[in-house]
Amino acid sequence: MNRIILAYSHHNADLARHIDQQLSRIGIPFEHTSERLPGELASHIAGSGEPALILITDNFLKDRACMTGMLSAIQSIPQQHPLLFVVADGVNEQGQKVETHIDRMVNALQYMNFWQNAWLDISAQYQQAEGIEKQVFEAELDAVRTIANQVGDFISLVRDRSYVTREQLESDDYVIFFVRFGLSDWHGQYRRLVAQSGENQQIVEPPHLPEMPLSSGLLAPEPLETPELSPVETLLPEPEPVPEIMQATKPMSVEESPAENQDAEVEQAIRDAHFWLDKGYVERGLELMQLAAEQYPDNERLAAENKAVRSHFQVAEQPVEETPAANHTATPADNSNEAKSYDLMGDMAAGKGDYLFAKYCWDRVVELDPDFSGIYRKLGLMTSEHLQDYRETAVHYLNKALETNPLDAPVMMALAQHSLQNGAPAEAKTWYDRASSIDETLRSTENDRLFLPPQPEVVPVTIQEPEPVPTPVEVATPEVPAEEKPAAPLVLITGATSGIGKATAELFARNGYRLILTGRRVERLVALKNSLESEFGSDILLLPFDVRDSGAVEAALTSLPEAFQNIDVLINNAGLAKGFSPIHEGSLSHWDTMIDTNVKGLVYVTRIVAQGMVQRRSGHIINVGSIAGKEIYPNGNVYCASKAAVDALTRAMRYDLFTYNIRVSQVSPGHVEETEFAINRFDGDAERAKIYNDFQPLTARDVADAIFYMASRPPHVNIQDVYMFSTQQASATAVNRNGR
Ligand code: NDP
Ligand code: 8X3
Repeated sequence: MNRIILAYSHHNADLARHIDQQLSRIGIPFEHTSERLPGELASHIAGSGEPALILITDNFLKDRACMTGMLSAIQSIPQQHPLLFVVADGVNEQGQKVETHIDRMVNALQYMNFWQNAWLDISAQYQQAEGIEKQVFEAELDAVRTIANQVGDFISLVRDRSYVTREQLESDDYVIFFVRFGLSDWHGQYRRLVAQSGENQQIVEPPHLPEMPLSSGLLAPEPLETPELSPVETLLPEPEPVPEIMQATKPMSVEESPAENQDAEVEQAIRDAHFWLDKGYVERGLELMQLAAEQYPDNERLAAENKAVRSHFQVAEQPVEETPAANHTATPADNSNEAKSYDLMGDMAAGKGDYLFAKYCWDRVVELDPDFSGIYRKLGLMTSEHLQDYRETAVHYLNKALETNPLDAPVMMALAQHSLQNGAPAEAKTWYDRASSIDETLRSTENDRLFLPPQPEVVPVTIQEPEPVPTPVEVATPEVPAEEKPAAPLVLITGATSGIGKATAELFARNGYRLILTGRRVERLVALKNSLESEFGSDILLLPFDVRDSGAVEAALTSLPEAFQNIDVLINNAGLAKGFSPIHEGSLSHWDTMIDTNVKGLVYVTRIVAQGMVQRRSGHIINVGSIAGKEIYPNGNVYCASKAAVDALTRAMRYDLFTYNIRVSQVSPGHVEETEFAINRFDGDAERAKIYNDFQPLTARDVADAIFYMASRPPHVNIQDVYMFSTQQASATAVNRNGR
């Protein structure tokens, strides 16, 4: 390694210098790049073949010079290439801090809006301009539209690749940095130097990086006072040759012909549109497709694709106009269309359980059109039911809804609930009386018990606690005085965004465990965290990563906050099947996905978590295997092999770990519903995925019960394997499909 590129927006030069000063103590040569010309930064990162640390800040995400070409640049860099995104606060023109967040969908939307607004501004200027100036604006419009379309994807990409916040980086003495760049051996040396020079030492001299020779490997640090420290050169690893795969990295397409450029842009636009369509954001996907069609009205591929998706979603085709700017100057009438889009996006988000994002979308509807029909009602009922942290806002929405329809009984019932929660039972009774006088079906014994105050002679008013939900297994918690109670056990579940993983998260949360929840779909993780926190008061850390990316796994698991470092139970659940073909017809990409996720992902995670367990001489690893790991079935080939590997690994890990007092178990279920397993296996083909209609399979909760059973046995008991089917299944191929 000759140097590490330190890339940032020029607004964040101070922060870049600070990082440099910290790390150049051991002679790491950084090459600062904050080019101001659009696209230079991106092509430098992609073209240099050097490792790169990229500072993602609010400034970066709003800077045209930084964002131009950045998505394709990062996409062109192989996964294995050492790349670290550090998310840090930005600064505004007054030098004040501007927080940067990228962990939720809403955050990406904020930047999409920023770039869309920039596009609208330029578009207004374009309309006023004439002659050569008009051409300049036209080029700008193009560039900004591309960024507006790509910024969401770029943020997703940063989330998918390994990223850390500045705080995480610093709180752990930059260990993630050293790990990510293959310099782990250097961390101890670095710490010693920091201790030597004093943590809080002000470094007055700015580093003089531009003069650093780039071919001599890492440089020696400033002369050290400590005689016992060896000179740095002798300790540094040999400079690593640039791997071939990196040398082969395609440079930016500066020499592509205009036709190739157009093709590339069209392909990108189609990919962008499908990204949103696949995620269920149909309006946005169609909008992107339409914009591209307007940009390239003669492109047949685009026209056909636009037509196909519109007919698929049964949306009428829109006329394509040649001038990109003409269609897109914001007018008050656009507000109502935009409000409709946000309303639809909110519906879809709520349908998927992403309530925070639904709230965000519907709040935008209110901003755009406060008279939008039914919007306050939707906001009020959804927020009341799903977002406990927004109770006051919910009451505001509900009251606004009553202004439009003063006889809305469900809204009154929601207000009755809020009154109860706010300790106002008399007010709750009034709302309940009013609601049930409008809709008498609301009057029930259950509601009477809840909302009607007890008789005068009965004991003082008590608000009925909800019935404790029976748990399948009782956890034996020793009686200890409250203040001495040890922290609840901590469970890490991979693949907690759906199916078995999600059901397992719910069961452990219900039983008071603390949780680290992982998976790639961040919005799902956030929604699950919110609901478990509000229902059970759970203590939850979200840790989104792709188990196939060993760098991301390592970065995530080695940067856990202190309170979440001692994992008691690891549940290796993330996994999937892809395809159902005989061996000679299988798809290489399906096979890679299964092996990378089910086998390699499992060992990447286990390796790191097991290290902590070994140190503490305690822990429990539970692998989610399958019937497919015990017996094969036609067309199951690679999935069966991957689960057979899980079965073998479970037994092998048991041998490796039992002397360290670590338990290793497995659950091996047959068919399980309430999961996305079948729909994923058949690549979204809902018809083929109907494999549970004619018999009763296990449910995700049944498997969660088994996992919980294993985890809650006394410490001297290790359940090796729970091999389980529904009653109507006797083996992989013997299923009684005579109806449920
Ligand atoms: P789901 O598809 O509902 O859940 C799979 C989970 O794995 C999701 O949370 C998904 O999260 C996560 N996941 C998939 N790929 C990755 C990845 N690359 N990185 C991180 N997380 C990933 O299916 P199930 O609940 O059925 O599957 C859970 C486990 O149960 C799997 O190991 C499966 O093989 C096994 N199993 C399933 C059976 C069934 O019939 N359903 C029967 C026997 C075993 P996200 O997409 O958000 O990343
Ligand atoms: C999932 C069960 O039978 O589809 O592991 O392989 S099966």
